[in-house]
Amino acid sequence: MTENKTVLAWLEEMKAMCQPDNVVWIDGSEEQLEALRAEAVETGEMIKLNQEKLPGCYYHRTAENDVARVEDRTFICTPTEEEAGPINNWMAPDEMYAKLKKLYTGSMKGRTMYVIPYSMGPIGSPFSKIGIELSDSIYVVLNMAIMTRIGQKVLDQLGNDENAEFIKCLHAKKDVNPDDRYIVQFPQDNTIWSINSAYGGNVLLGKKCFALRIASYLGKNQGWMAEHMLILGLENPQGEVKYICAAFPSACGKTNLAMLIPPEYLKNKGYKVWTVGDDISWLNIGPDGRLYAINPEAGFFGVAPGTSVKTNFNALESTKKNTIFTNVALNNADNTVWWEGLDKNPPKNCTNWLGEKVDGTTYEGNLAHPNSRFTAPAINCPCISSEFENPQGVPVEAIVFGGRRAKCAPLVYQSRDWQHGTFVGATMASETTAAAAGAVGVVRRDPMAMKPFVGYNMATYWGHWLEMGKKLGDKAPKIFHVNWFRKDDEGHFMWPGFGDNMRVLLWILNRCAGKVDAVESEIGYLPKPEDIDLTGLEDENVDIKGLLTIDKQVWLEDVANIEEYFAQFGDKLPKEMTDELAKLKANLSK
Ligand code: OXD
Ligand code: MN
Repeated sequence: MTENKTVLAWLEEMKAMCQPDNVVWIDGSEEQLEALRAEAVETGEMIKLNQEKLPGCYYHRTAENDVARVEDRTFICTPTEEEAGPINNWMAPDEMYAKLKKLYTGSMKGRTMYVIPYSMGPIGSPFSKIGIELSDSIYVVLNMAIMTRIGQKVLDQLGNDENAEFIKCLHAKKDVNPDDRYIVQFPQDNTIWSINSAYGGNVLLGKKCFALRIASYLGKNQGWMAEHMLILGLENPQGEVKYICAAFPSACGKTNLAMLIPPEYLKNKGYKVWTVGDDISWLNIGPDGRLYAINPEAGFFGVAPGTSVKTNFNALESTKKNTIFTNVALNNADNTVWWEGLDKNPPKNCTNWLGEKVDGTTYEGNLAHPNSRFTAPAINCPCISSEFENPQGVPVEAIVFGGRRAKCAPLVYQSRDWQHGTFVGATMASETTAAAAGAVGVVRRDPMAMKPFVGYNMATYWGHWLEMGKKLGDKAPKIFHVNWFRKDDEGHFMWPGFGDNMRVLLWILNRCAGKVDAVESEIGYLPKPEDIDLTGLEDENVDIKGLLTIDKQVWLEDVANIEEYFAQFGDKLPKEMTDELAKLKANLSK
């Protein structure tokens, strides 16, 4: 399918190491994919779901020990440890290659190696990048076919230039042994090696491994940014659409925000939200000097539990056809799927995510794994943006950072400028919830929501943000911070969240357009309470003033925590970050 000598030489080398019985090139044709689906059903790797209710949908279960990304087994193998930085796992590249080569040797004996050429971003976009994943899993092929653009057209785009850039990705399921599971990025070699897992984030190498870890490294060297951000377009009653990128740590409602449904009052006025992306943004400076975002992905790899008609109608609709479900529960009565939070009717005749037949109405444990997923084509989404395939991307008006903070952050504030905004992103944090393992309410710092995804030293990455700000100058998007999770003294959430978050987005866009004033505070610009439109809110008693207050004592405690956090980066920490921290501390101590 290609005569590119670099591709072919690499393939030969990987074949010689993994020793598959067969090699199959994925051409991207529906015919070939359909044959693979049939094969996966025949071997039991996938189950075909009710084709009347869920046309084109399949079900897959992973091993019990292989249900999530494994951050402790994820490595950034830059030539020096300092380049990977203090919050990434690191091993010298030679040492890691040697260790992994032993594991890969003969790992595909008796199996087929699939060669999956894929593009992150629309094929032919100046901002897109190409990868080739070698994998011994049909599940990976079929998921990659949803999550990325695959096949012959990608190889045609790559062409025969031996120096053309592509990311070399190798995945072997091997025996799914967690003790020998490795997810390894070699940024200087454009290489990703993943072994002993068959779970999404560890094996769909275009996603976190390439589109964030490797891409963030490429972005630093090439003058662009790869960010863990959704992209949404907000259309006003005049039909103008403005775009916002937003980064949140997990369990903060990112997918819900990306597919937000405006509250009735705003819907009736003519406001709409369009989804460009739900997870990753690639940001480049366009010909007019503004920042443009593309979504490098073609599908959603969303968490199923908690997704319902009420919480995220658009995500649910996206899963109604051509979707692969992983580790949810099966309703054996009609061969459909179920998960906690879908509705209040767990199936009586149920197979849980472990493959056990149970009575779902009385079963005590989780029927679906809490991290069970749907892999759905983005084009299924009822609110997918008309710009989704735009090779130039969409111009970004605002960047929004967010976290789950019970007491610290106000509902929304604006940074003073790009440098301060970079600091706001760098000091992002979230408090752990009862849903996650470990203590509840512990502050976890997750800069730009990139903690598990930055492909080099986090402090150098902040330096790259500052550089980008200098290049963008006064064309830079404005940077904001939101907190949907503020609690009152009784521990109740103070803000309704979900669709009503649109009210905050409107204030953000009004600020970008210079339509509203703000109040200068110790931490940045706060809205005047009357500038957040609360008309038609179900709860008329929302304490908007309370949501916008700053408790200096709580903030000073956070400053102490940030000082400690920053200390680990030593002299790699950009001086601008230290200056911003000092300014914040001084403002709060006045
Ligand atoms: C994801 C994540 O799966 O951020 O998107 O963990
Ligand atoms: Mn994510």
